[in-house]
Amino acid sequence: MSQKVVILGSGESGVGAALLAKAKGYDTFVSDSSAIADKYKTELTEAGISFEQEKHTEEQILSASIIVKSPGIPEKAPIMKLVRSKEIEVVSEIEFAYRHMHSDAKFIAITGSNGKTTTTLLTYHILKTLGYSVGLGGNIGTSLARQIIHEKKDIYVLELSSFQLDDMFTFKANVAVLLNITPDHLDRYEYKFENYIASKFRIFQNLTPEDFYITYAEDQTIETYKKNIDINARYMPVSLKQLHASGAYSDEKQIQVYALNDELHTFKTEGLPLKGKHNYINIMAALNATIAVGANADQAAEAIKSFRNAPHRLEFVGSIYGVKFVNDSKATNVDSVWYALDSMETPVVLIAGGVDKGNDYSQIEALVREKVHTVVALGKDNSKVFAGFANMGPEIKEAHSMAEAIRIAHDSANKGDTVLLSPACASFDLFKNYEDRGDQFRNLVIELAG
Ligand code: UMA
Ligand code: ADP
Repeated sequence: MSQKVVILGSGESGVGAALLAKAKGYDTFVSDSSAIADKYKTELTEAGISFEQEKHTEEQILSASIIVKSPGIPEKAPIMKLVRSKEIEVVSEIEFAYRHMHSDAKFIAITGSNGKTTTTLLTYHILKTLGYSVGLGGNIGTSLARQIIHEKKDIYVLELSSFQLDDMFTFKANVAVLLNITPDHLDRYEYKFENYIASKFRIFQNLTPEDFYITYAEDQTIETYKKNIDINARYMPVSLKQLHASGAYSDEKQIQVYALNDELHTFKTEGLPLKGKHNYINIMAALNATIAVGANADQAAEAIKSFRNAPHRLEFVGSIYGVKFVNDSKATNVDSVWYALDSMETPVVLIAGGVDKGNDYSQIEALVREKVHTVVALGKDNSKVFAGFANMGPEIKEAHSMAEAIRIAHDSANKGDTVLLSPACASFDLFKNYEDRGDQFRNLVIELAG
C-alpha cells in the first residue's frame, strides 16, 4: 500500500504539494480549516485528490505517514498541537519538493527579515539573462512542488521564510544567503527573538565545503549568533565597510567583488536600477550568489542594469504639484523604514501605521529628526504611532483611509518634499494586504496627478 501524505492548508503551497504527492503515487489527502478557493478546488478535483474544507478530521490526519504543513499554519493551531503529540513526520512544502527533486539540481536559498524578495528576483534575473536554466520559488509566486512535477531546471533560486525553514530538515542549499535578522513575526516564536534567529540560521543546515554562504557582515545579530555555530562552507561576505577576502564591498559609488579565482572586479553603481544602502547589500548578495554558481562577474553586473524590482518597494509612483510620492508598502517592520528614510534625499512626510507588531521606533529616531517634518498615522488604532513618534520632532496627524492620508500628507508637504508610505506595520486593519495598501496609494496618486 502506498504511503499516506496529508497536506494541511490548501493555498498555493498546499495545492502544489498535493499535486506533487499525487504525481509521485502517494495516497494523498488535503485538509483546510477554511473554505478552499475555487481555483484550487478545481485543480484538486481534476487531479483526483480527496480533500476536506472548513474542518480538520482527526482520524484522516493522524493516519498520515507524512504531513506537509502550509507555512501560514502556526504551531499553536489546535490541529498542530495534536499532530505534535503523535510521532508523525511534519515537513514544509519546500522540504517535500526537495525530497522529490532530480539529484543534480542546485539551490540558491535566500532568507532574511528584509530584502528576500528583491534579492531573490535579482539573482533569478541575472541567471536568466545569462542564459542559465533557472527556476524561481519558495515564499514567492508558484510553489516549488508544483513546478517540479513537469519541469527540470539546473538551478532553483528560492526565497525562504522562517516559516518554511522551520519544517526543513534534509534540504541542503549550494549557496545559502542570510541578509539580515531584525525582530519580526515574533508572535510565531513565543515572542523570543532567539527562536526566530535559530529559525533563520536553518538556512545553513547541511552545507558542505563545496558550498557557499553569504551574509551581510555588519549585521550584529548574525555575527554574534554565527560565533556559536560551525558553518562548513566557503564564506562570501557582503560589506558596506570594507573589502573582505572572497566577498563584496560597496561604498555606494562602486562595487567590488571577488570572482571565484580571487580576481577582483570593480563596477560603478551609476545607472543601476536599485538605490539605497539596503539595495547595495541586496545587489552584492545577488552578485556573490551568481558568481558562486559559476556566473561571470562582469556579465552578472551588466545584467543587473535591466532588472526591474517588484512594486511596493520604494516605488516612485508620481508627483503632485512638485511633491514626490513613494510607495514602500512592503516596509512592514521598523528596519525596512530605516533604510527607506536613509535613502531619502528631500524632506519627508511619512505615512506610517497599521497593525503594530510591538514596534520600537527608537531605531529610526535620528533619521526621523533629520528628515521627517510630518508623520501621518494611518490605521484603525493610531495610538502606538502617536506614542512611538512623540517627542521626536515631527508633527503627528491622523487618517483612517488612504485617500485621507494622501490629502493630509499633500497638504503638509512643501514643494520638493517626498511623501513616503513606509508603514512599519502590517496592513490587515484597513487593507486586504500590503499590495492592496500600496495599490490604493499608487492609484490615488496617479488619479490626483491627473
Ligand atoms: N489553515 C488550516 N488550518 C489552520 C490554519 C490555517 O488549514 O489551523 C489553512 C488556511 O485556511 C489557508 C492555509 O492553511 O488556506 C494557509 O496557507 P498559507 O497561508 O501557508 O498560504 P499559501 O497560499 O500556501 O502561501 C504560502 C506562503 N504564505 C505564508 O507563509 C503565510 C506564501 O508567502 C508563499 O508565496 C506561498 O506559500 C508559496 O508557496 C506569502 C507570505 O505572506 C507571500 N509570506 C510571509 C511573508 O513574506 O512575510 C512569510
Ligand atoms: P522581504 O521579501 O524580505 O519582505 P523585500 O525585498 O520585499 O523583502 O523588501 C521589503 C521591504 O524591506 C521594502 O520596504 C524594502 O525597501 C526593504 N528592504 C529591502 N532590502 C532590504 C535590506 N537588505 N535591509 C533592510 N530593508 C530592506
